[in-house]
Amino acid sequence: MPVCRRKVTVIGAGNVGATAAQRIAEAGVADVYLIDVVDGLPQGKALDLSEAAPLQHHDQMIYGTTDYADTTESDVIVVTAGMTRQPGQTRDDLLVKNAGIVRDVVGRAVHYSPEAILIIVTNPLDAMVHVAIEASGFPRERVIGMAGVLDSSRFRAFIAQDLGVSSSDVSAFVLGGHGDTMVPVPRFSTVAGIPLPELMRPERIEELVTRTRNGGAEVVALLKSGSAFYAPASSVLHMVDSILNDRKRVLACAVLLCGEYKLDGLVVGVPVILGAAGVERIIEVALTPDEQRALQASAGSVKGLVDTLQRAPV
Ligand code: TXD
Repeated sequence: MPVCRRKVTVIGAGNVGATAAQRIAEAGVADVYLIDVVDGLPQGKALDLSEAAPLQHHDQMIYGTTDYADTTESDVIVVTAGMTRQPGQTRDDLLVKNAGIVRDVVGRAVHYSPEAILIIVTNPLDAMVHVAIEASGFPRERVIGMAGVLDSSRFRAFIAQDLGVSSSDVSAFVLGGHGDTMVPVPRFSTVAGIPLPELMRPERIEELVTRTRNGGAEVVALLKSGSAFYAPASSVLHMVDSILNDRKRVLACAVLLCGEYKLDGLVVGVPVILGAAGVERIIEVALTPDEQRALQASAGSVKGLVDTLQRAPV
């Protein structure tokens, strides 16, 4: 039987991109093409990663390139390309700058891989998914933002550490935009099936929710320069693996909502079934009025960014 090697392109060979490439190859999920605007960077990192393959016991190929033609017929394209905020730059400056980068790289990549599934990582995440949908012309099922998997993993890690239990037994349910406005739903978060409120005081849950919301900033404050990349790269691997192996995992992902959760035309994090076709179903659950309000507020902040982009010169 002919063997068909799966191909993942990772755009942006920085911290998240290179670590995601490493995770994907070492998990034996796919061959990886690492691409960046800086010549030598993707080639050097790919070479270094390939030289580790014999020791890591995998036979995936890892290539580095600056030429999109090399990425032809990728199954999945992960977009991590972007800038981090520079001194004197506002969030809106960064928004417009990264929107330009995401529009450009997505346009180039989908030209060579019109059937691919896009996973967007670049911040501000939810707004960048809007940009990628527009730039690719892909249906919403094939343009998916990575944020909820990371936010849920952070929440799970904090719950597990606090209770002294294995993080494998903890599952967490997180909705909404990435960062400050995310909406963790503790009543749907469980430890081996036991709802979290049965095991933890409400005040303690609230403290862990706040820590999760500030999870990215906590890492940035410690690192001084740069932001988190190990957990973000693992989150990318989980999404890629669920898609390429058609695992149909239920993961929190940023997707364009068309009426679900009473939201229309906005990208927001919700639980979805992720399989070979991308987002195969959005799982909708009934929210309490408070939860719905928090989700609405989160969606409102995404709308603010999208409106800013529409006003910005292209
Ligand atoms: O949960 C999440 N979604 C996030 C998002 C978690 C962690 C990081 N998050 C965001 O991902 C972060 O705010 C950034 O917007 C991206 C990438 O973060 P990373 O830490 O990997 O940034 P780096 O190390 O600066 O890498 C960015 C790379 C760098 O090598 C640039 O040369 C490259 O992007 N870059 C480009 N590559 C290709 N094409 C273009 N135009 C380009 N511009 C920059």
